Amino acid sequence: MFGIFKRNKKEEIEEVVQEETIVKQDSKDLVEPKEEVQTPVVEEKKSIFAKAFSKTFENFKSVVPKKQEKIDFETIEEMLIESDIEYEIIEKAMDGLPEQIKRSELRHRLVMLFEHAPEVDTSNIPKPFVELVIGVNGAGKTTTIAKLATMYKSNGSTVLLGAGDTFRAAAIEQLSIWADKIGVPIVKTKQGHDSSAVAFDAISSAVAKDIDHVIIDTAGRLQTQVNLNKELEKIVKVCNKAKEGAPHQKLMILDGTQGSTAVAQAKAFHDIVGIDGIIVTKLDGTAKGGALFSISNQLELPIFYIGVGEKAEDLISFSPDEFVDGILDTIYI
Ligand SMILES: Nc1nc2c(ncn2[C@@H]2O[C@H](COP(=O)(O)OP(=O)(O)OP(=O)(O)O)[C@@H](O)[C@H]2O)c(=O)[nH]1
Ligand SMILES: [Mg+2]
Repeated sequence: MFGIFKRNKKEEIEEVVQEETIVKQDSKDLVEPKEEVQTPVVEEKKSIFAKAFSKTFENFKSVVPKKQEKIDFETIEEMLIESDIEYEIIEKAMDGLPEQIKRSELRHRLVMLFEHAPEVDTSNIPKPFVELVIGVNGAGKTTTIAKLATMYKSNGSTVLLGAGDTFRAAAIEQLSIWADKIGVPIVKTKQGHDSSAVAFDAISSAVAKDIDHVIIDTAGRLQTQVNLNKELEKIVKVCNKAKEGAPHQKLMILDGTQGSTAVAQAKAFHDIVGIDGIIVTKLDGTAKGGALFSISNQLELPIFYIGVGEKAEDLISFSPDEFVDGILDTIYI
């Protein structure tokens, strides 16, 4: 049935493996150590977070210019509306709050908006851990793959990339340049070839080489493009043939500047292939960070990371607590 992958594989699929030492590592090492919570690293992370959302937080400040102990209901409501949160979510969050709202009361309600997202089980990570990256054109898929690969590599894990966007030659080239820069192997093919075959070969190669992470790029597509979405379904099925359970995570990349359009797109993709988590990009340039509330609340999906720039290091873990505290620090004493 999958004879297609055996046919002329040598000719069609080119695998480029940069020389690197493969560091074997237990999956448990991928989980951030708990002790870190008390170390200065977190302090640093907090300020990165505040910096990443500086435009959004400035927006909040413009509504509440002077920090206060209690803030009246209408002011908070206006602040949330200004930051691009859907009105029905604001209504839900603020239902029953008093006329003068304390920090702790508002904090609880805002953090709650993220809480229905399913817990991610990090205790038993398969090897290779296969991630399929999905999204509309230009959302930041390929750049985010480079960021994830950089992060995994700096954690001591091995990574292999699959150039599954076979639609444009430039897309294959773009990912190859990143792979070269980061120093990770890439499995790629020629433009126009079957992207499922690339996914299959990338996973098979990672299994053979005992690699920790496989990240597969896909072509940008609209949720309305039936044929392209059939292709996506096929890639998902083929990943599972290469390694049972793969892809372990289907990651939806959303452009953070798109607001509610991004939510609608993600909903449609979720219906087609089932999304496991979201990465929101381009939050560095926007004051619309409040859209994260809508994204998480409406999709009932976790936001894993946020993209805050074009460089390989510009990816940070998303924490609802830190995000909400950042907001509250700007308006409460
Ligand atoms: N400022 C900023 N720019 C970003 C971020 N992520 C991606 N970009 C830029 O957005 C543009 C598109 O990024 P790509 O990674 O090529 O997007 P893509 O989804 O792979 O695009 P297609 O393959 O064409 O569908 C590039 O210019 C990136 O540098 C981000 O977090 N912040
Ligand atoms: Mg791309």
